[in-house]
Amino acid sequence: MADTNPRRALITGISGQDGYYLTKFLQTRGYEVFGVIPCRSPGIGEAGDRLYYADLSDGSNLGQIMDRSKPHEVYNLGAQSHVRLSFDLPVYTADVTGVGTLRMLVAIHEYQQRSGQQVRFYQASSSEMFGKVVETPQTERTPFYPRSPYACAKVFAYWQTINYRESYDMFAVNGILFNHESPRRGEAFVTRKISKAVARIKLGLQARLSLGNIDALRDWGFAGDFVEAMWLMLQQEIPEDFVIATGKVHSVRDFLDVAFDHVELDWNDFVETDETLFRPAEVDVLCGDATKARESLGWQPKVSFEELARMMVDHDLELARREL
Ligand code: F7E
Repeated sequence: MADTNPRRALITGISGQDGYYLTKFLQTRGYEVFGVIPCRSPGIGEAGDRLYYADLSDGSNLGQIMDRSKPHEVYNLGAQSHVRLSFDLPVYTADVTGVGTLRMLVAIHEYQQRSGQQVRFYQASSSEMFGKVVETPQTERTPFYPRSPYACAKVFAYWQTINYRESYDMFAVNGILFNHESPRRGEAFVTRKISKAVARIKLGLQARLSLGNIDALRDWGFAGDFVEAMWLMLQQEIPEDFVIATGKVHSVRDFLDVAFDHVELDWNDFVETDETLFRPAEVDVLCGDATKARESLGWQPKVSFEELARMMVDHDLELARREL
């Protein structure tokens, strides 16, 4: 008999920014959401019924997690996702971000064979794969030129996903997401590092902000908008890959302008350059063309760059006030 409601989703990386927004999004649609958390997750003594400890660098219990959660959809958001850090931890990043995806694909494929159930797989691919871009804007057809161990690992994972789709007729897709931020963004990423510093500087809790390359240009969107696209990709009849982006480019300087303006300060008075924050190889500019997503998924971003920066600063002002 066909397995019907409720829909069940399994999310790796559920404790990260995208895991948070995707869980909320799926729950409002009636999904039962299961998650994979790394053993270093803070504050979780024993994982609950729907949370499982696992590490993408160790596939030994992924099959068991599939058997227990019996998901209709798997969202692979888990990764070592910090680009600068991937230069210091290249092999670890390749293992977790690259081979970890393959471990998930193997576990899903074996589960499908064991249970006879179909599983739809979403792979969190990244605009970093375009790296030293060969054309602008970047589309689903733009060749990759990865510029970091992280980006190389994501290219590996991208092709494994396509190979499982083509070899085993699996519904497996890549969402090639450009930078997406929110108040839940990790503090080591540049937007959140800035919004947190702006709030703390405004309240007298911090004096300076050290940054690397502030001329870098990115296509920044809101994570809450982007997770909807992940879900839409898994609701299509045919599995296909999509670029998800705003199509608008801003520099780190632009983010500094909007964030510091919001609290009526001039960033030039507070920002200093730290050479150690530069990357051995930089991705200078990324700009995505999400026409295919707009036309096929009916997806488009809602939150603007300026709204995003102000939302993040407002959130961090709230947090900083608690430090007073
Ligand atoms: O850097 C420059 C830095 O670390 C953005 C990840 O989610 O998006 C993210 O990767 C830019 C870079 O993000 C600092 O050099 C200057 O040019 O916020 P980020 P990212 O490297 O673009 C993609 C799509 C992913 O897939 C990744 O997982 O900002 N920058 N000064 C700085 N960056 C950081 N982190 N810290 C600085 O102090």
